[in-house]
Amino acid sequence: MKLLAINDLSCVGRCSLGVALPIISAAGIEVDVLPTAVLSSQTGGFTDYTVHDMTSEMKKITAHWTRLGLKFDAVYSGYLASEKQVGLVRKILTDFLEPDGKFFLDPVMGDAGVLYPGFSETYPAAMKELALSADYIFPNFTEACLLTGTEYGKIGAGDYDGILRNLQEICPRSVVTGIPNGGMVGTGWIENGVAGYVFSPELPGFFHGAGDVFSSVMTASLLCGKSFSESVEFSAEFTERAVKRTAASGADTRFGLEFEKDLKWIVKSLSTL
Ligand code: PXL
Repeated sequence: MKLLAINDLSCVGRCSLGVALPIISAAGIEVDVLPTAVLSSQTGGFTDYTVHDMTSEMKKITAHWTRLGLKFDAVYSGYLASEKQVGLVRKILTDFLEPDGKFFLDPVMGDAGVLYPGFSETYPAAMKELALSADYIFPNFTEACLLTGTEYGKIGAGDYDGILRNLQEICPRSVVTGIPNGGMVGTGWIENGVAGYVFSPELPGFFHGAGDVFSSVMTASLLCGKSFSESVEFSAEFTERAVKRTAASGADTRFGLEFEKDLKWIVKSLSTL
């Protein structure tokens, strides 16, 4: 099983490729990478980080892969540096994904009701177009609102099913993380019109990279043959455990989740080795 992870390389602040590589590899899956940008750190909570857009290099890298005749069983895409790269991912799916291969999309765009720095107002529409070709999408609550045209902050506890149903119009299997619900935080999923949720107590603070950990575990779990709902439950539990450990350690949460000690749990639960 060979997966292509298209995501940025944030040199510090465990997220993106820095999270996808160890987690998906621990499940026994070969992970090849296409970096969309190289940053000195992830962007949340930092101000003077550096960003190197990899668009022109991505074109050269994929041209080499064409000469090599490479194909992938799965593509998992996350943080893209620009709308232009959305078009590049589309072309990569056409050129490199096996006909029965799966496309997992984390439509990384924003959090806490706002777009991440550097993304224009037209970016969500481009991401929605890409989501239409995905087999699975893993937006956080902000991204789910952006994809469905829902006003963030105006949505109440009883309306979450509505968002999931609207997401299902875009992608048949959708999971929404970080659903706020009065002191609890939830993960909701929908498949074949059936919605489900898991909730856990919300911990104070903002846990950067938690969505990337969740999406990486989801991708690994689904590729290892676990069902959709089993995968959501496992990924939510894995992420919650890492969030709790990070909170308990008192670490600066801009540097991401302490997930490393749980990798053996992935090996035990998912790897077929
Ligand atoms: O965790 C999502 C993410 C990925 N990549 C970069 C980010 C963020 C969130 O802030 O800044 C570069």
